[in-house]
Amino acid sequence: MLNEKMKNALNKQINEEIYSAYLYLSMSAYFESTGLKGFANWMMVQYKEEMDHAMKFYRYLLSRGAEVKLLAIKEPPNKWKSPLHVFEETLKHEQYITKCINELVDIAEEVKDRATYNFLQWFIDEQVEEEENDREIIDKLKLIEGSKHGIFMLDKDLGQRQYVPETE
Ligand code: OFO
Repeated sequence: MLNEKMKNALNKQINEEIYSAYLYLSMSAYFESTGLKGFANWMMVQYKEEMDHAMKFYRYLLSRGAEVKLLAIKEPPNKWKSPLHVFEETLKHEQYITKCINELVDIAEEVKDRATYNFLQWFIDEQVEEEENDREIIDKLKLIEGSKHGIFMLDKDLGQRQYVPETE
């Protein structure tokens, strides 16, 4: 049986992951509306990956015989000042998600839930990668600041990103 505090925290994380998906979908729409289809593609892939993260928690809860309780998803913003602003907000959001995952690990340790502790290790590694990806794009955007040609080239580059479904 999954500990009650652990179960509630994992259910809350489904909500955090779906909110992440919602936020990135909104960012994808914003980029598409400004003509940056490559940036829009990158965010669309991110949206799909976040839904996979949510489903990992969803399936894990069910595999432990625990109740899945879906909570209300808050409304994400839909306007940003620039591509750099979008990615600065993305990094901030991922740092918040890293904090959420770390708190889940703390609870797993507190209630001595080894299985959940192990399950969460994938997310620990994933967060390192997510923050790194955002920082790399922020660095590039800072380098090319003000250059339309630079944005065009980066847009082409981000248009190459492909969604690879998570194997569960
Ligand atoms: Fe962006 O890693 Fe999940 O939320």
